[in-house]
Amino acid sequence: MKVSALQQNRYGYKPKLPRILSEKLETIAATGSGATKSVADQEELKALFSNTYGKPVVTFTKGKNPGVKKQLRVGVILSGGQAPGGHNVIAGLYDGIKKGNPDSKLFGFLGGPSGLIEASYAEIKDKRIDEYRNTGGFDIIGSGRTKIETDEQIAASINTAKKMKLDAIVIIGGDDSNTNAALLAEHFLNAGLKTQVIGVPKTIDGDLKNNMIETSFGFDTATKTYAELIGNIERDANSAKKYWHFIKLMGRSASHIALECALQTQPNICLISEEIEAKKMTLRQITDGICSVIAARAENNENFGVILIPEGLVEFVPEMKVLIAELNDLMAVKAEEFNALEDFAAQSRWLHANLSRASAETFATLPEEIAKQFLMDRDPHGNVQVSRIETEKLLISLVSSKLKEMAKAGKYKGKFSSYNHFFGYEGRCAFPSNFDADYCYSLGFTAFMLIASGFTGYLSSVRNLTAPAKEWIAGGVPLTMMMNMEQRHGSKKPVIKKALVELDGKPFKAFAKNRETWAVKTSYLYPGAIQYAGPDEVCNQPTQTLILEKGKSGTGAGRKPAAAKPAAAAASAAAGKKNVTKRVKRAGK
Ligand code: FBP
Repeated sequence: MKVSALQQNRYGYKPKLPRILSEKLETIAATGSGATKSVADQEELKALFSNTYGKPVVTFTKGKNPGVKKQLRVGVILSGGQAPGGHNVIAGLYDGIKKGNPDSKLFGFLGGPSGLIEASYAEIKDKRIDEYRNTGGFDIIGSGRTKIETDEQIAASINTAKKMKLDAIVIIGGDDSNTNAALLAEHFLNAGLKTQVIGVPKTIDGDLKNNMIETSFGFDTATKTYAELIGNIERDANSAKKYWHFIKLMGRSASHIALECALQTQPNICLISEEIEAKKMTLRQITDGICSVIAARAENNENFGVILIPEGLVEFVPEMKVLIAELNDLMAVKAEEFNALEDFAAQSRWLHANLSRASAETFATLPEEIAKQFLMDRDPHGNVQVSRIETEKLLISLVSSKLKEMAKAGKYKGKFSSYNHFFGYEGRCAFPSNFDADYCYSLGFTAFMLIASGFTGYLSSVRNLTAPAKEWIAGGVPLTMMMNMEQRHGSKKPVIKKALVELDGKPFKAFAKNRETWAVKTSYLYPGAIQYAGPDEVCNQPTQTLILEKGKSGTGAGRKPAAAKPAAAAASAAAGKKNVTKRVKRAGK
């Protein structure tokens, strides 16, 4: 197989492990005590997960683990959207399994969870794993979004696990996939099956995190990839000085990606969906906010800029949220009737009759091209596919109409030319950064340790991530600890709670403190491409989100968080711009 020079070079990278995991396996033991409880709805979850609920959080420390050399048969599944580092999770798991016992076997289920249901799998051996070490993508076995939830799917999974005599299954996935992992662990025990189930926290979206899971893997590489692209666009904008770039960034729901990219690149505007929802901002208010920044920059003769837009935005704007919820419900029960309508005009009439009056009006205000995107097929969870709604184009259209009105009223004298971009797929399969390569390998190795130590219904956890890798803490968190009950498809279901951007959290505060300055004064940062070799400050820095949340900074000169500026300098910069910023009603207000 012909590979690029970088890929060849990355094969040689030795991922770093927490110190404890480099010890002799039989001297690494899981310690933990004290019952845990779910984030909410304790009684309901306790009843639903009678076997796995309330287990302790465990940490690996020096001790005795005599069973660790047992011969094992383990299956692994990559589930959901790609995230850089998935191959290294499998590599860490593989190396752990083989270190425990060279006769142990690892099987990869093909194409995601459906591989388990359909018993479609392949054994992973040395040659195969070596071709994928430290590479991006999920192509070693493929991924998929099938949910394992119906009685038939669960029965088929039990059947496969039995037939393959599996000791364990590792599910590498996001919140939904790990909810599935928790359910499978419980069902397997109910069926008297020995197969353990361990989850691994994956998603570029960064929304699978809590006290015990500091970040999901892939967020680091994906945001650095997008930040590189945004920085390049900022530099282009600042060179040509003639375009406004509207950049939508992936992140199904939470705005962590947009926020992290803003901290890395200091754009003129970054919308944060969670803030927009908290302030109940309408689309009109968001548009007005953007236009006032554009107008203020035009007064300085700066008819260019960069605006970051989180992918999930539309679901957080109150009137759109109601519209989407009504559409999802309608599509769930009347899809056949709707699909039989012959064209968009007929669909619009049908919607007018079936939606609430307010939602029908909101729908009618959307440009036709965008309106059609709200009607596309739902995802397997019955949700609208936000990555396919071109919010960036919607905002351009609203902003340009508003600017024309402002120009007529003499309130805007600039020139508005725009470009739209969507960065998502560009970052999901990038070569993992050193951080993700190390983190993922450690998560995979930890998953093996959890299996070898007899745990089921746990999520592999590696913490203390802003410290050097050898100081990381490896362990496991019971999946039920992260769950609550939520309304899904008309009934209450157990799910892992998504972590949205916290408006009183340090990353958001660091952004909010600086954004008025960034709005008007061109303050771009150009992070450049991910580096794999070189000084620590350019190639071994975690994300700003992690640094700010964990309170311990690395040395990253090139990627210093804005909040790290000396307070006095920031204050004087703001004071110098006072007369200009006063005129700016920022997008987030
Ligand atoms: P996961 O939550 O499965 O990791 O996927 C996240 C994501 O990349 C979102 O950011 C995006 O909305 C979605 O996947 C796109 O889905 P698809 O890969 O099916 O196009």
